Amino acid sequence: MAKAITKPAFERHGLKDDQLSWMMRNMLLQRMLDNRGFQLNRQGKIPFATGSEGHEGIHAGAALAFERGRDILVPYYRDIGLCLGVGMDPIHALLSMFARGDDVSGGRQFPNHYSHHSLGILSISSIIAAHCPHAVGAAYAMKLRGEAGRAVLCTFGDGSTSSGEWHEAVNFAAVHRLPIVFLCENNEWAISTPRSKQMACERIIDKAPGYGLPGVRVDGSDPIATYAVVKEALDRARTGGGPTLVEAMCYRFLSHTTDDDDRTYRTRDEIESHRHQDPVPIFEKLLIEHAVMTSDEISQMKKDILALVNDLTDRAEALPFPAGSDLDKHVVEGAYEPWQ
Ligand SMILES: Cc1ncc(C[n+]2csc(CCOP(=O)(O)OP(=O)(O)O)c2C)c(N)n1
Ligand SMILES: [Mg+2]
Repeated sequence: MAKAITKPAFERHGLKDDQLSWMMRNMLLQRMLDNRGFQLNRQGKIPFATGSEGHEGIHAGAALAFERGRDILVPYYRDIGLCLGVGMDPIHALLSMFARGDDVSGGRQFPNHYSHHSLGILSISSIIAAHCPHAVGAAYAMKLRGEAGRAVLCTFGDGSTSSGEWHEAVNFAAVHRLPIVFLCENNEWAISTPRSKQMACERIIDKAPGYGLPGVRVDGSDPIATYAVVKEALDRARTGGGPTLVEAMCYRFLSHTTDDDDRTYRTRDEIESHRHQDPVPIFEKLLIEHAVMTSDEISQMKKDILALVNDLTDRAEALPFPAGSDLDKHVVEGAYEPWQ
């Protein structure tokens, strides 16, 4: 008779094995697509890509806390895993990178700037923190309409929290107790500016009490802990408890974007010294140790994802660029002629 597998206890915050495997897949897919963006850029096939290596734990955890069909996500350019996690088809990541006409924006948005109205993903603004007032506007609309049980999840980086629009957005949301969660992905850098040159306080959550809202810090390399903290904050927002500032700690392992050379401002040793907090191998090890997945299953998952990403890359690359006549698609409604 087959011996029952004993699963050592660990804090899973109510998540079942299939949800944990789902998180693993999301993190691996994110990393694979992320690296594909850098590869395609270096091959001269796409003009630009952002990297989110190191952010995978935050994205997988927050995505699982998001309620599809009800909540609204207002992401920033680092959020490929979060967008995939709330339901975006991975082909859209490649259509965006290749700027093909079939992209959701018609190939007109900045690469890695996803949006998907039917999934509740608002269009990304490249202007740092400019999306925070947009997110607050969506949360204000929910409140005005009396839509209980819904919330907005708004993400941004550590550097964004010293921008004026961030402060105005957080203040307004706190005053009106809006259903919104502000999720800061603190990767310790804002391009070449380290946290110490960005703000005089130690932690992003130190800014929360000044606005009268709770602040919670979480280890963003742990998707389960991130899930628990973001879910609690979203539940509070959905039930009239007002906004929360969540600070998820992580590290940006790649350059800011393919246009950035991080060798000019940080050492290779610094990056290596953070490898111990790389969320992907940590989570793989955890799932294997606790018999949620076997190492063979994870290896197979990686092979399947690589095959999928290769196939999607070829498919997206083969598609045409947008037509010149599409220039004002998604910009103005109807048959608008700018010269009329
Ligand atoms: C208003 C504005 N100023 C400057 C920039 C250029 N810029 C793009 S990303 C970035 C850094 C943002 O850092 P952070 O908020 O920590 O996010 P991260 O990229 O680290 O995830 C800056 C300064 C911009 N896009 N918008
Ligand atoms: Mg940052």
